[in-house]
Amino acid sequence: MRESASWLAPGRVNLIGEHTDYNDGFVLPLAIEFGCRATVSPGPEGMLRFTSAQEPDPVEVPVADLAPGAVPGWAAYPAGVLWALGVDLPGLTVAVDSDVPLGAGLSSSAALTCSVGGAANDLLELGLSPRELVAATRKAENDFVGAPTGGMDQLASMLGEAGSVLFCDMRTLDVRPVPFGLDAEGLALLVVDSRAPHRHADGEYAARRRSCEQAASTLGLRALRDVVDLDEALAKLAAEPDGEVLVKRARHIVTENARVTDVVALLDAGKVREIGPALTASHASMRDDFEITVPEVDVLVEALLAAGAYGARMTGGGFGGCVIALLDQNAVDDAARAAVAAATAHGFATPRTFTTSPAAGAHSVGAHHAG
Ligand code: GAF
Repeated sequence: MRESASWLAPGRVNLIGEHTDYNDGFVLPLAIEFGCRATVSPGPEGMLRFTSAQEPDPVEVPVADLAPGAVPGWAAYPAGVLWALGVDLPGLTVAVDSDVPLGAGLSSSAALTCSVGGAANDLLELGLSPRELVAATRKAENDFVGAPTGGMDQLASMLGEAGSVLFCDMRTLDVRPVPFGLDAEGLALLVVDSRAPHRHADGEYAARRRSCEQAASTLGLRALRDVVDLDEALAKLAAEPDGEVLVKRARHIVTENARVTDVVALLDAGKVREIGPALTASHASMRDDFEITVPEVDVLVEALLAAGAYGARMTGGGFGGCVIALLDQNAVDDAARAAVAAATAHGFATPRTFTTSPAAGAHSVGAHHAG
């Protein structure tokens, strides 16, 4: 066996297509420059040892005890991906170091699982393809950690490409890179981390998912992706006892899927600035229909639009997290200042701002061989 294998896997920003993934819909994420580096090496007999540069204490788990629910805290993610590989494991040491901001909705967890999955695949010489690794990292998050997420983040982290957003059909898992050349257009994608505390994010995420499934089942459909006539579907949902909520949730999903395909068509036509209104409409839909935004991010969106953004929206699962804005490069500094000033004026936490552009997906950053 090799002495060690190391992988780097990025976090992600989703350009548009929020909560559509678990509705078999469309998403358009990009891998970002922040990532997690994982090194996996042989460890003490029968023992899995996890260390993180961001955590004070190592976590040790006997291989024999590896099962859903057995590993608490952050180590559940790397432990889960080892479990999801589905092979007899030797003792292993897993060391991770991540600069993806935590709790910001930038998928630090996908960066963690994808880097560990890739490194373990190399060290153990399993020969799994990137898509098989996506499946393992998703299984880790869904079945081991117990988070009912929809798979976009792992796909983005594993398959991201520099210079492109990834148009993903979450039913077929077909992925097409769509060029998103910001520099050539004099454009920038500004990310503003609201630093708002996540409020009940896990429970609310699961509730949104349940409502969408209930709406699809009421309509006799496999998923909300299959709605053909929106008005007819909404009329049917409105007649249900909790019709008002079902109408809003379904309207967000169906219109959001349409916005993703509209944005892809504009990007394919080289009309990058023209995607702005769809981004802003996505935010309004998340705020008013899906009800996953918080005042901290709504204020940032308003401030960024007032500062000249072509479009702005929250990105990620919601209930806090980051806002993205498409801007002319020469407007970025003023817009970032305006966003910080607006948050401060409302007594909110001081946001952190940075620009990003599509970065490479997960990849090996080295293997060391014995002797
Ligand atoms: C989180 C989830 F992990 C994704 O699967 C996706 O549903 C996203 O929220 C919302 O679009 O990041």
